[in-house]
Amino acid sequence: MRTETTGIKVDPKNLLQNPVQGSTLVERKRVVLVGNPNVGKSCVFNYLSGAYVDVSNFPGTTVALSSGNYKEYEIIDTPGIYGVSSFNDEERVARDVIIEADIIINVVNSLHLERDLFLTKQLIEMGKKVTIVLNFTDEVKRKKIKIDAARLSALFWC
Ligand SMILES: Nc1nc2c(ncn2[C@@H]2O[C@H](COP(=O)(O)OP(=O)(O)OP(=O)(O)O)[C@@H](O)[C@H]2O)c(=O)[nH]1
Ligand SMILES: [Mg+2]
Repeated sequence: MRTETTGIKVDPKNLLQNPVQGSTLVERKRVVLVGNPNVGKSCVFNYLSGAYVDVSNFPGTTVALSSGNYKEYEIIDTPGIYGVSSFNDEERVARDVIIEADIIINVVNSLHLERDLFLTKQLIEMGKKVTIVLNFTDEVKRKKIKIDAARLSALFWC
């Protein structure tokens, strides 16, 4: 896993350094990892949640969901999807989990931005707080591709 977010090289753990402060009783936030198949969601999930992980089928389906903890956050790993259009069980499950999420970490393969950002757009349109993790930056460097993360950020959030 090699990650980079909007312009700044980061460790995914740094994405979750500043919990949202509410009252003195800080609510447990649900962070959901979402992305296309094979983009490295489970690598990020394992890195954040470590050894103590629950795996269960989403009720009424054979779709497996993993959940774990990182600090005061609950982290959920979802199956790879290309969209949230309820095209199949994976998309339906992911959509249900996304709706209940406080924060979405959208992992994308930096070599396939055109494909992967279709889902990103859908996630933003769902009104969710989305952080994009640009993964596969080792491959990007190897191919001498330059990604303008600041421009990408501006295109999505301005
Ligand atoms: N080169 C490279 N390989 C990576 C990187 N991140 C993950 N991988 C590899 O990509 C493959 C898929 O990683 P996973 O974490 O299983 O991906 P996923 O998104 O959870 O896959 P699905 O759950 O099947 O959608 C594995 O072989 C990882 O080792 C990266 O940054 N660079
Ligand atoms: Mg996975």
